[in-house]
Amino acid sequence: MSVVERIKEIENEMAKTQKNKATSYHLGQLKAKLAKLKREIMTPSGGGGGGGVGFDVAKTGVARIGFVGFPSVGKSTLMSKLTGTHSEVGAYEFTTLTTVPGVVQYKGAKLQILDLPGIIEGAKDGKGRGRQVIAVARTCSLIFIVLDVLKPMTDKKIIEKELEGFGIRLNKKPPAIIFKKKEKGGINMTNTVPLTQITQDEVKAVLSEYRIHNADISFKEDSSIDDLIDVVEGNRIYIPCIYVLNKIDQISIEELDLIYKIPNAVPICAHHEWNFDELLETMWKKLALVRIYTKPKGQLPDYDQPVVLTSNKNSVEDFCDSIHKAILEQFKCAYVWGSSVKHNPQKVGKEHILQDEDVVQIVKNEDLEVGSPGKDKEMVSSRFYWNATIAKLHVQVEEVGVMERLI
Ligand SMILES: Nc1nc2c(ncn2[C@@H]2O[C@H](COP(=O)(O)OP(=O)(O)OP(=O)(O)O)[C@@H](O)[C@H]2O)c(=O)[nH]1
Ligand SMILES: [Mg+2]
Repeated sequence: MSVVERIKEIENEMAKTQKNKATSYHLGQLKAKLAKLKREIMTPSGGGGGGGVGFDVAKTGVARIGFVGFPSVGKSTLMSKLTGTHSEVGAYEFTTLTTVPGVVQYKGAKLQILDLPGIIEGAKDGKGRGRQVIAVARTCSLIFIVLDVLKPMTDKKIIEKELEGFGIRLNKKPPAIIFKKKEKGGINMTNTVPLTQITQDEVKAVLSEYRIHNADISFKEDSSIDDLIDVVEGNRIYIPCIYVLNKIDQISIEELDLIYKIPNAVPICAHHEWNFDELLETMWKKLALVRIYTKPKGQLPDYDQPVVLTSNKNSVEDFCDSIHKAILEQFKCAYVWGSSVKHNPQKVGKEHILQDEDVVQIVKNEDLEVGSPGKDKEMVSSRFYWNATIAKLHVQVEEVGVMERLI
């Protein structure tokens, strides 16, 4: 029996088994068996065409966004309009046959966009080029699931299932479960909140299926058995996702109102570039990037070319590293202006965590550090001063009603 058939068999058995106290051990075992079989599919031993070989392209930019969807939903049209990079568009299915990379520049950050071939149901099990496509999706910082609003919305579920079957968790945080294998001492289970979805029996069943007999497990939230399996399997990837609902030029306002209710969704029309502003803004929020403006000593901060960091690598050390490796060797301290500090400027060490739009001035070992950078302080504040002045002028202009004449 093939792995796919065995998976089907277990899924059928689970569907037939009612969840209650007497069956919870058995269900736990089945879930763990299922997860193990799915892992076999994800990492085929030899051949199998997995692993994204020949599909992946070199990483560029600070983040990578991959377009996943069924054929002909408009992925390549969106790619071409967003980035200006040509990717073949066709009225027939499977126009795109390999990864096409492009770049979009937004708020000073260079973002890599990957147009991927269309996938079909069963992709994760090796149908079509799906497995390679999903393997590339695993390397992305953000996934756009592109859907055609004229097609049934059940397509959304099918694609989610394909990605989940490949260990990708969408718009989800890693489970708050601390799991440590031990040499001896049996299974030690503790929880800081009441567990309403999981019983001790199920936990034991899952662990025994993995042949784990000694471990400390601490639940910090009301976890499910699937969360526990994700932690034990350990190869899950947590990626934010936006559902891009394309071709809204083909539907009515009433239908548009309805699809607007879908969480994490942005309706667009790639063809006419409708609602790209909202798409880009939502993309930016999901990426949670951190822009840092550098301020050389005695000069104005460079507001045009921020150093862009990701929100899990945003210390002063990461900032230095991303400019040049040698900076850290001479690093003495840094002055920071912005929301990550209490005083402006504040002297910080390299472990300080920066926030979006902070201004940073590095003090090197050989620099003479005399008091706080008084002149520099004025320079940074001058930006706030000019911003306020410009805002005031705008108000005045608007008041006399000449705004329209001016623009
Ligand atoms: N009405 C309408 N048609 C669109 C829109 N965007 C794309 N299309 C059309 O949809 C068809 C498929 O577009 P593609 O961009 O090639 O779709 P794809 O998702 O890249 O397809 P594959 O590469 O085959 O996976 C083309 O005929 C496009 O002209 C849109 O916003 N509205
Ligand atoms: Mg395409």
